[in-house]
Amino acid sequence: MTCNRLHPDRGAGRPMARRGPLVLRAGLALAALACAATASAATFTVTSISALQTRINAAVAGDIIILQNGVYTTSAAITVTRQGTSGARITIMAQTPGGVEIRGSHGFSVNSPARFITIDGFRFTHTSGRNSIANGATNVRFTRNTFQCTGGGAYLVVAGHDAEIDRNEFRNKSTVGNMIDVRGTGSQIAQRVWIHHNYFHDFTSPGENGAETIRFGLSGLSLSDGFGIIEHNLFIRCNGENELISIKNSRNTIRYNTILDSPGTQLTLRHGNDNLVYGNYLKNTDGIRIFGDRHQVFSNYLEDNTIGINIGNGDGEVADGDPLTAHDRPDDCVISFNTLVNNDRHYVMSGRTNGLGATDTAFSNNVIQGGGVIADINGPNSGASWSGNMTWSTGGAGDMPGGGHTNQNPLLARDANGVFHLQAGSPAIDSGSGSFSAVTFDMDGQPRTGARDKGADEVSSAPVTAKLLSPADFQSGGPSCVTAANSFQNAGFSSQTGNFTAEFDVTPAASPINMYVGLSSGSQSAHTGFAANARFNPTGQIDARDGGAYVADNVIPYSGGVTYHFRLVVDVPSRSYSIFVTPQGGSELTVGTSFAFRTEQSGVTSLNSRGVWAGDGSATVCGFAID
Ligand SMILES: [Ca+2]
Ligand SMILES: [Ca+2]
Ligand SMILES: [Ca+2]
Ligand SMILES: [Ca+2]
Repeated sequence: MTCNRLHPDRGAGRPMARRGPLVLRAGLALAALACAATASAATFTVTSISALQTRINAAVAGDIIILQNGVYTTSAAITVTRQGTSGARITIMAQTPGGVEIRGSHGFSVNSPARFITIDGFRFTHTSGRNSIANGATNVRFTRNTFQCTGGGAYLVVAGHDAEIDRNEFRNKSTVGNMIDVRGTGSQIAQRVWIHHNYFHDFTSPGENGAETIRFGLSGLSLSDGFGIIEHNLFIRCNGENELISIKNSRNTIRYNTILDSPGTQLTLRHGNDNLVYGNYLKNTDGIRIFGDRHQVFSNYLEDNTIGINIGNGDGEVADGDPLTAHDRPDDCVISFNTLVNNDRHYVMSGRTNGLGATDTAFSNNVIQGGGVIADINGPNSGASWSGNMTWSTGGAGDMPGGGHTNQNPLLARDANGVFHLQAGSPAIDSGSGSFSAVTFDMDGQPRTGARDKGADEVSSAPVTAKLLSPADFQSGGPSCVTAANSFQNAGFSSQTGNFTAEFDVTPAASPINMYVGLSSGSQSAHTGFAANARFNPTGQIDARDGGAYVADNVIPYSGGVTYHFRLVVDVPSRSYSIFVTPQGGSELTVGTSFAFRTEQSGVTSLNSRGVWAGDGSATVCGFAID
């Protein structure tokens, strides 16, 4: 009885080569257990959910369990309770990122005492609320997955310590429940949770509370320390509710995130104390909103928001025994070295009947240009200090006292990425006042050494490690995506000689464009090489290749920014295919049935490659899978 030996580069990520499918037979599970007894790590490929579960149940540190590309349907949780080590994790992965779709009722439940587990490269379209890292499951990583679950509930719940959630795409949600819901146990939040380099987009409002894109804690956990980091994530059109990110615990860092085009939403410090919020970029939102004590909010870049920074008007004082659910009066918060440009109002305290306002807030060394009134304070603001702010071409100081600022052109100029930075000769350079020892980095991730520059930008020659993010920074839209450009982009799949189904999502950037996704035998660099094509045509409709022409059985117009799910049912021996498309939120439509392969491909005997081409405009193609 022998075990598959571990590929030598297992610790460095994806194996360079994989073994062929290993179909679990009766008795093989026992063989695996025998291997486990010798604690010899191995690489396994499985081809069913039941085989995956069996293999997971026997996993030992260092094992790599690969689920072959395809579409799988669950009817129960895929549970993980095994233990890897820091140097030999247990990795459960899709054959290729995005190549495995998990449908059905459940995803992964990683439960105590699991540790050092990696879940890599899956595409989750099953029922929401069914991916979780439970309390007691530690050092669990979800990486390079795509979450597009259905129905109400969270996409991912995290309650275990030392979780890492990175490089995933969370998209297309319209139901109550969070994209990520970080919890804990008792009154203790999950600690050292690290959420980074994820792409969150298109969360439309279900019309009720509880649809935060990230809810990090709960009021009952709020006085516990999280030591979490949320960084380098991109959020676009995340309008689930007014709280886009809601922090409800203490001592976390939220830095270098980009939040775009999410009007009416806020990055909210809702409960808890002592959080750091720095180097974030917010455009077309309701800005940063603050409750709780001793938060440091600095080096943030806030442009074109309705409100830049909103200092909360408390309705309770938790330190004096008011309930944890109160809007805790902000005390001793520091808002410094931010750049606020063209916000409708730059700095606001909203009104509240019998509101407690805020105490001892420092508003210092911010650069404020354009837009409306600088300060609009509608509640008690005792002990507030205002110093060193530089203002230019705003709608007036409002409630900021005259001594709190100087009216001076900061000489801002947009860089190639469209973000205002200081130009040489700016009076903001080296003119920051006060100590503000928490202010250690600027919005570019550059260290604040020497005399600090006012606003979010420190003029520095140090390496830039943070920036305003865009979808292009996320592997062309996500871990399983490719962006169509004016070229042919090919990717192989397992050779098909009989009947099979190809599925994928296309999101056109605009309408009309001219692009297609085609199937072929080998990589192609000419249109004539593709046998079966789904096209977004130049007149704004979806059609497909049928022999010598592009046609459609139905008129199917398309719109920019909408995702279309395609299903091609292919019969290689008869060189024909049927093609169906489901617009986002709609029902499946028939593009055509029994279309012939393109005339030039009428003799092809196998298909093994997917091509993406665009002539005009662009589109994102995601989640290509063969069934
Ligand atoms: Ca909320
Ligand atoms: Ca307070
Ligand atoms: Ca300086
Ligand atoms: Ca800088």
